[in-house]
Amino acid sequence: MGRIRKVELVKAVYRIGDTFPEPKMGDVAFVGRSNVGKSTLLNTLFGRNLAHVSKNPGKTRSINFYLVNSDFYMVDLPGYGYARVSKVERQHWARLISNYFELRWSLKLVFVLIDGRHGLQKKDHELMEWLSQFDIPFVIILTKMDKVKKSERGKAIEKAKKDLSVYGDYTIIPYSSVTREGVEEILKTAFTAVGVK
Ligand SMILES: Nc1nc2c(ncn2[C@@H]2O[C@H](COP(=O)(O)OP(=O)(O)O)[C@@H](O)[C@H]2O)c(=O)[nH]1
Ligand SMILES: [Mg+2]
Repeated sequence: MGRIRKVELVKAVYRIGDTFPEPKMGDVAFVGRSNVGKSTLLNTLFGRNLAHVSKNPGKTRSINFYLVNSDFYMVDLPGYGYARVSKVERQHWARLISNYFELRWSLKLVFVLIDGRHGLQKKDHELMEWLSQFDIPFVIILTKMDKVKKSERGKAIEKAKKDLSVYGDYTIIPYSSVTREGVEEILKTAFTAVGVK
């Protein structure tokens, strides 16, 4: 099983035209609404506090490339759909990410994070509708599952699957940074996607 032994932030891309780092074995990227728990997830996977966990969401405006074991990148895409963001900023977000999706041929897989407590919200539907246009494999991570009652778990997962079915048939990984459920499966999925044992 893949293990993260070493990780470093090698590049932050703020604008179209900035160069991406050399491809290595590939990228797996992470995207989701701000506050969904993306930074916490990355820090959990890394076993280090490298990704910024912010009190005021929407602070990460760059595409951050974390080089894992000198082999491949885990890529933190800027948070989507935070409040108090202008139309211009939203357009910048969409252009920056589509530019990355279209040009980064070494991108193997995108993890889409959805809050397991709330299921797919309007913003997640917008995101999925937009993402599903790109010819990229997606895996869904349902975050904060520690906040979902045991008795509601099955229903929450089924509901997400049903809501997602209009976009595609995706693998869903229930996850919690508190209980660490899902960590192994996410790592395995990531390492497999880039072809690292
Ligand atoms: N209960 C619980 N809270 C979480 C979990 N993951 C993140 N959080 C909390 O959710 C908030 C947003 O997390 P953050 O990682 O900054 O979200 P981001 O905006 O998507 O990067 C923080 O207060 C975290 O402590 C989780 O698995 N369970
Ligand atoms: Mg964050």
